[in-house]
Amino acid sequence: MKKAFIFDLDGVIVDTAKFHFLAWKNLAESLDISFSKSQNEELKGVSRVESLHKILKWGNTSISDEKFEKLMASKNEEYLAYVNQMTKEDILPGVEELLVYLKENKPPIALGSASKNARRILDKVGLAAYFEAIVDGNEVAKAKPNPEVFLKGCELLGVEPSHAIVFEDSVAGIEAANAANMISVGIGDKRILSEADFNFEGFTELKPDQFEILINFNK
Ligand code: B16
Ligand code: MG
Repeated sequence: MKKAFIFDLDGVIVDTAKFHFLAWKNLAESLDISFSKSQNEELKGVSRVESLHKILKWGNTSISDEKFEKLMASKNEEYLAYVNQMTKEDILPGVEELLVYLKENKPPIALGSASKNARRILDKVGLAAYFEAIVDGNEVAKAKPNPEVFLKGCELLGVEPSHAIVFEDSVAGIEAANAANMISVGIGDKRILSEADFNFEGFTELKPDQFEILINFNK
């Protein structure tokens, strides 16, 4: 029975949420909208377009389509300035060790991220070569909690969805994995990711014996 692993990017492999926060905060302030860290939490796993819609809604503000496009572009430009400074140091603890272990044990690995910048980020931190398939925000029409991003990953790897083990830090991502009958693993706060089949604070907690439990788990 062939199993596969699908990793989300932001919050699972790297912490880019802090860069999204800085760039969204600047954008919100330019529109006189306040933007807090807890609001930033609500944007985790949410696409760029949807994030801007949410911020405008929180600020009770409406803007022209043209301005919307301009703001999205300038937000991304600022975000990429942070991304361009990323190095291996930005990989979250335990991630590369797990990728090395998986490569040695041969289950295929895919990326399933809402980000349109996913490939660039993987290149910056030197992890791209671990992934047999990369599905990101450029390839999907429907955002998480729709499972499209993970289903495409399964298709590319040639595995049944119920044989895919998905690592996710967002509620929308866990919902997406569960909706497709995949094995969902929440990385982060267990109280927030309570719908996941398994929960870990981070990858340093995931020891080889738990890993075997994940591989042998059937939904
Ligand atoms: P971009 P993930 C998501 O990444 C982020 O969590 C979310 O905050 C961001 O808005 C989204 O990517 C789109 O990112 O602006 O780079 O296309 O968690 O799905 O890896
Ligand atoms: Mg994420």
